[in-house]
Amino acid sequence: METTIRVRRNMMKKLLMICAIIIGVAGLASAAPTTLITFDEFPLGTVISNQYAGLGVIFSAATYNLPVISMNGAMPMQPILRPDGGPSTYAGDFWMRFTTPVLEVEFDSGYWDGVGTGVIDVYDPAMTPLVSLSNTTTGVNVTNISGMGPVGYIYFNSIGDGAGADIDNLGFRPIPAPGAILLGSIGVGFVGWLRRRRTL
Ligand SMILES: [Ca+2]
Repeated sequence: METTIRVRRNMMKKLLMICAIIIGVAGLASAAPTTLITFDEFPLGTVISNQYAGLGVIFSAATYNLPVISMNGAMPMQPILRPDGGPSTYAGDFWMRFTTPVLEVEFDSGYWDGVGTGVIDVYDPAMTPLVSLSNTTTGVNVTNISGMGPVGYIYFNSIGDGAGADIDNLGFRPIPAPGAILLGSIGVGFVGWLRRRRTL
């Protein structure tokens, strides 16, 4: 009787250990840290192109110039990133390209004078259009893009708004790197190997 209880207790311990290892491995493979860019990283007036490439995003010009780090007193957390060369200071457009496709993107934009005046086009890594969004509020609008698979490009356009709009607090979650997936598989394989050896 006592032996049976001891065996059961050992089995429970092993099961708990396996669960802990699997949870740890899954965490490694999926919970890549979310990157946040606040545009306080470079001095005011910096023309932005590939300065954030190391963090996973490259900016490029569309109709006008490359975007610029700038102040905008109407935005709560200036400095911001504003389009440049358009019809007015904050009105213009630019591209964002994620060097590693992202599963989630969020950013603030504003200050919008009208609703639905912005153009926020989202593309997959092969430039296939996923969705075309706009600002749903006046003032500061928060755009969250998720649940539509890997995102590779975003086109931002504030030309249609009264005084234009810029972006701030760009956060994104890249697809886990092959390294993390490999680590995860090694972990799962290791648990299997331990189980076959009856170590676990
Ligand atoms: Ca900022």
